[in-house]
Amino acid sequence: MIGFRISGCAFPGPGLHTKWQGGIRAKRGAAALLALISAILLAGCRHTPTYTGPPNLVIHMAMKKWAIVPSRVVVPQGAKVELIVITGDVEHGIAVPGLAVNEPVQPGWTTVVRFLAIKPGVYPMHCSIACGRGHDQMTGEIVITPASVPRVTPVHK
Ligand SMILES: [Cu+2]
Repeated sequence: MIGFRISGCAFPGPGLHTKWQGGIRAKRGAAALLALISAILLAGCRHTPTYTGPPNLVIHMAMKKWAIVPSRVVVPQGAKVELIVITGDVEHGIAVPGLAVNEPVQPGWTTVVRFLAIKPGVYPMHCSIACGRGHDQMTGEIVITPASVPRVTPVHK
């Protein structure tokens, strides 16, 4: 089976919530409690800086025992980046804490991570799902390079 997953917050957005129906009070109480807990969790949730429309930089990545390939991804500031991540063996997780990215990468599924490259810097990435003895070696980095500053030619009169 081939799947497709778009990254986002670890907690489901409004579109993914199951609607509670029926009239018994216990269910309403449970729904209210669930809504309250969700609101608290969402309030503390860091969102990946994302964008609308198509990406202008698509990067294919593979996770496998015990590497992330490529381990270094360089993108220019301002790029609308889409990482298309697959696994070559078992389940892994692609995590870039500095960009609030943490998504599972499951066999047979394609994980799509979208982020807007806002702030230049080096953002370490790692596997976030314990996958075996070499798990700790599964590291890398995403580098956002500063946008070039347009040169202004002085006008002499
Ligand atoms: Cu791992």
